[in-house]
Amino acid sequence: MKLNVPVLSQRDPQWASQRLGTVDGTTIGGYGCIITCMTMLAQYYGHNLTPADMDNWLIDNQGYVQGNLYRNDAFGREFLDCSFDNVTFCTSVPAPLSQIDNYLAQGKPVVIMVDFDHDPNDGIQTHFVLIVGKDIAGNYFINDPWYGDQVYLIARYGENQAQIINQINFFSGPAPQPVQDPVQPTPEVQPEPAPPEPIVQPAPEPQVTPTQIPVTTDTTTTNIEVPVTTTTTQPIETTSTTAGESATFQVSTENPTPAVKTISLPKPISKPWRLSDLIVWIAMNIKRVLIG
Ligand SMILES: [Ca+2]
Repeated sequence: MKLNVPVLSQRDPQWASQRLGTVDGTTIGGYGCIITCMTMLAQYYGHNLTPADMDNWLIDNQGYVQGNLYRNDAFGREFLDCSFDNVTFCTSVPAPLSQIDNYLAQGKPVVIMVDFDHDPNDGIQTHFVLIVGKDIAGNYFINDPWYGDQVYLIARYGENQAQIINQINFFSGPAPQPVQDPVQPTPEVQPEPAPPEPIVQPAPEPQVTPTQIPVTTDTTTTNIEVPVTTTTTQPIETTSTTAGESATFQVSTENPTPAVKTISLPKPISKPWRLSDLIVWIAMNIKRVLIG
């Protein structure tokens, strides 16, 4: 999330050489970091002015203390739709980042003070920058009036944000809704192309083996229901329970009486017959003798 706050440089030649406040030897370019932050904030809230304009107004309206130190309450007096809310000093305690986040969520940039050389061993070289947003990892974006650019706070002033923020100045105004940074817009998420529809292979048709349907006509049949005038040789397989051999009976229906004209039996009979088989054999031979 990044608020759409204009970036200004205190060292812009349009105003850099203007004396800051009423103190000779100081200029906007050299010491005007906070009024440049306040000008960026005023522009964000819809007021059209430059740091030079703000400096002039502050001079004329008791906006400075000691000649060139910005009075926070001047902001609400200069811009009637804006206000100074409060200041938090956190040089020796962790900065309340949640308060900063709360303001950013309301679309309100926050002025902070850092150590310009971010070296704690030589004291604090007071420098003001404007927090204008925060990434999803919690890293703040700042507009830095000294460089006139927009960078990560930790990229320039140290790694621990709660530690490097020494003071927070909270202001309010008719905040626009938070918008994405137009310079580095979040890439639009291209919808993933829909995966191709799986090619559904049609289920193979089961191989239907055509049923071998016997052709049945009046003249061709496998049973004995045939016209009696047709001569049919119908092999009849019967199994000898003893020998496991078969006998083929040549049955002719040409002359149904007698039904059996010829009988051929397997020969030679190499295996002993059972009594029942012998009886059958004898009976059939007697029948053949009688008929034949
Ligand atoms: Ca320092």
